[in-house]
Amino acid sequence: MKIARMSPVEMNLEARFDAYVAEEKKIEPKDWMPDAYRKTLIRQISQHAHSEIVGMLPEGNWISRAPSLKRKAILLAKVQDEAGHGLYLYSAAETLGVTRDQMLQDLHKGKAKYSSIFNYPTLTWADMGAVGWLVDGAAIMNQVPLCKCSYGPYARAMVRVCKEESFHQRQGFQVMLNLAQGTPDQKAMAQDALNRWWWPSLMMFGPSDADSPHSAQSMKWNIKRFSNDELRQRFVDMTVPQAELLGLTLPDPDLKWNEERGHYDFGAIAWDEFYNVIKGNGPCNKERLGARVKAYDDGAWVRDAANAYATKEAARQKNGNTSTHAA
Ligand code: BYC
Repeated sequence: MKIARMSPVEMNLEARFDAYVAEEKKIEPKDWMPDAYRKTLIRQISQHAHSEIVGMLPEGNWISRAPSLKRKAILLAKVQDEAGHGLYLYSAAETLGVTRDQMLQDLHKGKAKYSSIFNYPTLTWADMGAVGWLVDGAAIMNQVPLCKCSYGPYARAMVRVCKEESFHQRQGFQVMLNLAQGTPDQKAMAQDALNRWWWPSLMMFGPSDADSPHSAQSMKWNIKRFSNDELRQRFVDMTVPQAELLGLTLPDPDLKWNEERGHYDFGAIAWDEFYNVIKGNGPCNKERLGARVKAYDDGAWVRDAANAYATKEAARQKNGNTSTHAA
């Protein structure tokens, strides 16, 4: 048992930590924290960062094929925002004592996960609408509560991320609305994208509560503020009227309003598919990871040049020469 291995001083620190967190106070990088809290945050924040960076790939695929200059500019800005989110999150994780290189190695070796959703292909332009509307919509539902997470740097990063995700979600909805109000072929394209992205979007919230090994402890530590199932239900309740407004049909024959619960009931999620995807066997896992590893390898000369410059600068500073120009 963990308690048996802790010294009285550590037990006292842990009790004080728990009480501090229970009062909704923020933990900052230099504060004492239990090892398991640090480890959980490194796992979650780094996987979140990886999701943002890998998440650039399915949409990046459509930048050159967007149907107008305006749509191209919007998509470019959105994909750039995701890169920014990844950078804030890697920085937040670094405050916990892990290096960016370690995190990237874990991703490249398949040791660290990234969101299941990004292992599905984006087949048509309507997928840009469905991804923005549903994937960013699910991301907001999951991430707004993280603005109140107990770890200060993560909570603060989430505030800006959520503002940007909310713009992303609206642009996706607008793409869907234009297609749904367009020609019969365009409407069919929007419906096809919705059919393919609906279930994977519900899986983004993670396994059901009974099968979620980390939830109970993460909620006790105020890292997660709502359970996976609670957030998934909120997402369904929010999205059903939006689909009605679009005039599209959610691909679930069991979806219906439950007066007693005050929520929509929905059909069974294909958990086999979810676990298969997070084990690395989804439709695009190999392609996504391959693209990230290649980008890292191709960028080696940039890192080498930056490191060589930093070493030279440090030597110059040491020798009292503050000029930044090459000798
Ligand atoms: N995909 O005990 P659980 C975005 C893993 S949005 C892959 O419930 P936890 C974006 C989980 O990691 C997407 N793996 O875990 C949006 C754990 O495995 P490990 C990213 C998943 O951590 C638009 C195991 O299953 N968002 O980036 O308490 C455009 C057991 O699960 C998934 C975040 O990362 C999944 N869907 O809860 C661009 C939000 N679900 O680690 C980008 C922050 C579960 O033991 N993260 N697993 O090997 C969270 O809120 C939580 O980590 C989760 C999972 C709700 C995702």
